This record gives sequence, structure tokens and C-alpha cells, in this order.
Amino acid sequence: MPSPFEYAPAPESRSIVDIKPSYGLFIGGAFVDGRGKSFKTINPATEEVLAEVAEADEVDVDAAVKAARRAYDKVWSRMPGRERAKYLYRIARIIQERGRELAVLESIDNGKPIKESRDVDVPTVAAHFFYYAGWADKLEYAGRGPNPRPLGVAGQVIPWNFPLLMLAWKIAPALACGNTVVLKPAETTPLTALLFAGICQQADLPPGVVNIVTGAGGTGQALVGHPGIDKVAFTGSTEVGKAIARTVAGTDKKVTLELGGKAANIVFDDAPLDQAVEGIVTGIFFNQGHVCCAGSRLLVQESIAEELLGKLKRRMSTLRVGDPLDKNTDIGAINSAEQLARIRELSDIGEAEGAGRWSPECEVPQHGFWFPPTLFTGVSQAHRIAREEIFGPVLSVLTFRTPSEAVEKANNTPYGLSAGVWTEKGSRILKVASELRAGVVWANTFNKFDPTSPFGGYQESGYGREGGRHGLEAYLK
Ligand code: TAP
Repeated sequence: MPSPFEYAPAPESRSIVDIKPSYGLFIGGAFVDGRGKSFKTINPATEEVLAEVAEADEVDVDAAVKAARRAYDKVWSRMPGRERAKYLYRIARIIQERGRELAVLESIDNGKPIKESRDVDVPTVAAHFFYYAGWADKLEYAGRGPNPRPLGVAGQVIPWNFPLLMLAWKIAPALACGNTVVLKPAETTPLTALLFAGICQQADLPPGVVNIVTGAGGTGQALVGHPGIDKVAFTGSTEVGKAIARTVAGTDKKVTLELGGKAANIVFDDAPLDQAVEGIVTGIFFNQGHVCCAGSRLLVQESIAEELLGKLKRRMSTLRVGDPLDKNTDIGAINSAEQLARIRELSDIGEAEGAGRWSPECEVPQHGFWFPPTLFTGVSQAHRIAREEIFGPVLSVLTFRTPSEAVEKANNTPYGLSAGVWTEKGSRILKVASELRAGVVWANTFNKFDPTSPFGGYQESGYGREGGRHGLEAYLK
């Protein structure tokens, strides 16, 4: 077993960000103290406390919703679309200008590798604001008839795996359509949302158009249950999504839910194998596997299984696990002790149920939360690691003989968010894609995101679409 070592983040990268010892809530365009309670956010790579953050209670949430309502009634819903667009373009440009700062802070608070936050998350965040800025004065083409109207105040609750990107998915379309928002970031990753609040100030966004209430599940509950909000947009677990659907049942609140997934990544015997290996690695190890659409079930055609797994293991042995701020790191820290415990538990269950477990030799730091890239072979559909979302760097490998068996196994899940197909045959891509019950199907690639494409699930992966023109429909009547 390799020995654990101490890891200290490179001091020069820390000097790019200014982390304050404590943070309040962002309500009505200003940072205000919460009503007393607070929580700590930590660096998951070191377990170091980064800051003390206010925990909003029902009274704080009420103040934020009222600020959003005032801004909606008096300013934002009355502003011509072309004027709203100017603010969104300004925010997008500031995100680009402050991209390094945002990326470093995201990696420190979340644990994700800097090359991902810098090259994927932050540019995609800016792209979302640019894209929806372009829609703000063209809403008659948004699919809601000639005179679409905003819904009002949106209550938005997001998870910790893509803190800034999920914020952009929620805030950019809502604002473009003329809604105002109250957003609750996840408890373990509040810092970039608070930096974004500062960017709203820098862009002179009218006070109250964006409000950020930090806190835990209770804060989210207070927000979605508040009678003053017209729309709930939630991304997170299926369990909490179901609870939210129950909370809003019987009200006229509009709801979109983006929930969990257990995507199949299907490799046929004619696939370009080296390319497929890269896609499998991206599919499951990107962002430590903390991805709702992660390709966590590899379905490989039996005749090429041995060759593919050999190549995959060799590629996995080159993955570097460690310092999220090191540009060469491929797999950063697991976001929290709780998430690490869940990944360990499900992996142990996989072993106990009889699947073969394999990880490359890999040293991890002594402190912080780490899990090596892990492969399970000999997995059957009944195994829990084939059915439950692990949300970590753990891949379950199943085999199939015929295309129809592949589709049947891929669809054998209560989820339906995404899938991947690897084959040289265009006709097979089209046929299999049409038979898969998944909101997104990637062909000969995986985990590609673009603001122009709608994203969302079937079944227990939720309902409603975010992104593209469809993403506007969720914020208009
Ligand atoms: P959750 O535990 O569901 O948390 C999501 C958000 O909801 C957090 O801000 C959380 O606050 C808040 N929350 C918790 N209980 C709540 C309640 N009763 N009422 C209202 N809000 C509540 O999920 P997670 O662990 O953060 O994220 C992982 C899950 O998100 C995975 O299942 C993943 O598949 C899913 N996910 C889906 C997508 C899409 S696009 N479909 C994208 C990313 C993630 P706290 O942080 O304080 O708990």
C-alpha cells in the first residue's frame, strides 16, 4: 500500500483569491449579516477551514424573496429585453476577466482539478451568460407564443458538483426572461456563488435581481416552500427532488427538477477503441465522477471486452490523483467526508456482492478526502453498484452480445439522463440512440456541454429542460 503524504497547496495560487474569514448573505444588492447561525466551508483537499458562512433561516429567506419581488415589480420585469441583455453581457465579460480567480476559488472550495475549473467550468459559465444575453430581446421566438411574460421570482437550489456552472444554468435564462432570483448554493460549496454576488455588484446589476442565500437543506426547504416564489428550479438528488415535488404540489409554482443518473456508456465491437477509452475515462473520472450524467456503467460488447479493459487499465494507471491546484492533476479531492463515505460504502458492497475490484497504485495525501479511480468487472445488473448512483470515480463494467441486449441493459434503470454510444456505424448510432431512454445521447464522445443544447432527464432523472431555447420555456408564461 503506498504511504500517505502531506499536501500543502501551492502558495502562489492561493494569492490569486481573497477569501474572507466570514461571509454574510447577498440580499437586495448588498451583503448583510444573517440572523446569527453560520457554518464552516472547508477545503476538501486539506480539511482546512476556509471561511465561516451565514446560514439563512426562514426570516432571511423571506427578506431575500421580498427583495427579489421588489426588483421584479419595479425594475427588472419592466426593463426592455435589450437593456437586460446589456447586464448579462457585462456579467459574462467580468466572468471572463476574473476567470482565473473564479477557477482557483472553485477548485479550493470544491476539490476539482484546476484544469477542469479553468478550461471547462468557467468558460462554460461565461458562455451561458453570453448565450442567454442574446435571447433577452428575442423572446417572441422562445416557444411561448408572441407575447411571452416572465414568471416572477424564481427560487433556485443547486448542488456542489458544479457550483458555478449550475448557478449559470439557473441564473442566466431566468434573468434573460425578466425574472428575478433567490439562489441557494450547496452547503459545502458556497464561495464562488458569493464571489458571483460581487460580480453582480461590479456589473451594477439593479439591487434585488439576484439574491444569494447560503445555508444547508433547511434553507433550501424554506426557499422552495415560500409562498412568494413563482418558480422552483432544483438540481440535486432524486430523493430531495421528490420531497420538493411534494412541497409544491397543490400550488401554482412552476417546477423543473434535474436529478440523478446512472448512464450507460455502450462500446460496440467496431468502435475505435483508443478513442473509446478516452471517452470512458472522461465519462467517469471527469470531476471525480461527481457528475449527474457520468458514464458510470460501461457496457462493452463481449468479443472486445478483454482488449478494451486492458487498454482502459493502462490508461487509468496514468491518471494523477492529488492537488486540485496542480495543472497536471486529473482527479482531485472528493467534495466531502460524507460523499467519500458513500463512495467507500458502495464500493465495499460491490466487492461483497462478488464484483472484481481494481484500482491502479496511487498515493494520496494524508489529509483531505480522496478516492482512487476504481473499476469493477463481472458486474451483474442486480448488483447495487450497477443500480445506484455512486457519484464518485467508480466504473461498473457489464458485457453484452447483441445491440438489443445493450439497449435493454442500458434502459434497465429508474434514471434516464444520458448515455453514450461508440461505434463506426452511423445507422447503428441513430437506431440505438432512438431506443435509449435518456435525455442526452452522445455518440463517439462523452460529457460534451454547450449552452445551445437542451439538457434534462426522463423518469427519476427529473423533468424540464435547461439550456438552449428549451431552457427559456421554463422561465416564461
Ligand atoms: P442534494 O442533497 O439533493 O442537494 C442539492 C441541493 O438541495 C443543496 O443545495 C442542498 O443543500 C439542498 N437541499 C437539501 N435538502 C433540501 C430540502 N429538503 N429542500 C430543499 N433543498 C434541499 O444533492 P447533492 O448531494 O448536493 O448533489 C448530488 C446529486 O445531484 C446527485 O444525485 C446528482 O446526480 C444530482 N445532480 C444532478 C444534476 C442534473 S443536471 N440532473 C446536476 C448535478 C447534480 P445542502 O447542500 O445544504 O444539503
